[in-house]
Amino acid sequence: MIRINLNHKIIPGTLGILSLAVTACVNEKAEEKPNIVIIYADDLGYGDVGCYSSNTLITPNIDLLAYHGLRFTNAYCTSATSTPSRYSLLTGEYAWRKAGTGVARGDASAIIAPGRTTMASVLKKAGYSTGVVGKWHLGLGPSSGADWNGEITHSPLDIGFDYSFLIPATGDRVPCVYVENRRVVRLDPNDPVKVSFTDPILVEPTGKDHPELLKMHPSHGHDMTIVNGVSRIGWMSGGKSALWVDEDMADTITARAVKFIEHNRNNPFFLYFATHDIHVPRLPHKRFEGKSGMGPRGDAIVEFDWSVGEIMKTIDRLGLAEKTLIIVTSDNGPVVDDGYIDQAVELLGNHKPAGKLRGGKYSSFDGGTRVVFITSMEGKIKPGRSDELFSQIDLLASFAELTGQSVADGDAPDSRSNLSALLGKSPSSREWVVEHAVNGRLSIVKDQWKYIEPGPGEKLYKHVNIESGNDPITQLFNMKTDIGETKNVAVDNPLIVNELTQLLDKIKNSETP
Ligand code: NG6
Ligand code: CA
Repeated sequence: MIRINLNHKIIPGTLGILSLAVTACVNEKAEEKPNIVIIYADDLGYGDVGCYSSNTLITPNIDLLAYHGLRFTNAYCTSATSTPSRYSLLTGEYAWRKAGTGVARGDASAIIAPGRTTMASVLKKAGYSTGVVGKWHLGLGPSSGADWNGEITHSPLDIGFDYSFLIPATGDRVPCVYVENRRVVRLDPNDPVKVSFTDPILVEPTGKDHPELLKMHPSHGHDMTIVNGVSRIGWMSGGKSALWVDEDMADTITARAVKFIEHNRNNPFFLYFATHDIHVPRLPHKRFEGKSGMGPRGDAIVEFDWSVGEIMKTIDRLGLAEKTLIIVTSDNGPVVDDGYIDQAVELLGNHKPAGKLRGGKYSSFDGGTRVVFITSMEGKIKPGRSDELFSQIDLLASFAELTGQSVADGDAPDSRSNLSALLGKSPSSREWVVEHAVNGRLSIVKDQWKYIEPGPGEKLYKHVNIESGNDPITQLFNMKTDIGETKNVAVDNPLIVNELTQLLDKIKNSETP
């Protein structure tokens, strides 16, 4: 049985014909089993790529993908930071329903329990080879912690992925090693990895005590163990032969992603390619140095664009363009100074990382969660632009529909198929999206309205210079006439405020497994 979303926008009298048509179409699609590639950028802003009308940065590959595909203007990730967005993407459950899904430490244990239904397990059931390459940031290992020197259990391999090649947490958190399937890559057993986020391991110098050893200095935080001339969050020692080189990271993971595609060219595959770019520390490869004129942040965007190009080229070269759905999007919105002195602020010039949106990463304003979102499948997705409302939470159920899979009630509780909109075939079946800020505050977007829950908290996150969206009074914005959320119209529209408050309450209280 295919779960088809019947919650929204049913025109009376057409249901029978509509569902017949949808079923026929789904069966046909299920047979085709298109490959699926999600390229998930880190901290890429709505205004950071050329095709989202940035005239300040050149991103030819992403622009080409958008030219041949569908560029969404109204698509959202679920949260304004990484771990919760990724959790929601993979499980189809809003992270704010589950404790322990905030920005994860580098030694966090697995947040998604082994055996749980995920996007990967659904596609695996559909006969796909499933792989994840890049930033994980959803914890590894049992509650006692991952065994970095042995078999790493409670990993993507236990929730539906056949292959994984991971940056365990983030580029700025230890351990600074890659994990391939269940093992740290290139680890010398005589030099075991030790990791701590509570008690300093002072075998290696720290950024705090030895700033003279740094090639990039922290602006806030990030002053613990130094790896590759960059101090990180957390302490580590050992694993010398396994340590990554930041400048080679995009090359390393892109090569793994390409290899995964090549290896699976003859069977349906799902690749979740989560880049480190453009997260801090921004240390793109030398060949991208100076390419943007904006310092490492801009150069990291150029590097990200290169990675996207490599994936596109591989798919073309293997003749898979007509049967591969490619999605390019981001885990959350942009931040300029996120903790390292890398000239991002000084060299920004006229560039607007969030485009016309207010706020950015961490924020309740749309800059936090409205993201670049492009879908492409040659001959299957009509090129153009879509202003339809879309949420990453719906990708799981949409892929289930695309591949003829059912998702049991209670699994992926917040994911509803919005496949037709994803493929640009019909209007969105999603009437609202919920946004989740770093401090847990929720907002809701419906029709032209955006409502932000009132609550305490600073208005400006000073260390990152981002407006938080916090306000003790209710905020309501008309996104049609005021995309930059500049004029609070809550007082003039009490009925709308009332409707959206109630709707958000209902969503919050809806049953979960
Ligand atoms: C913050 C880090 C920031 C970044 C963020 C997570 C400090 C001072 N700041 O705590 O640099 O790592 O966490 O970013 O440590 S995310 O995109 O992975 O959510
Ligand atoms: Ca992020």
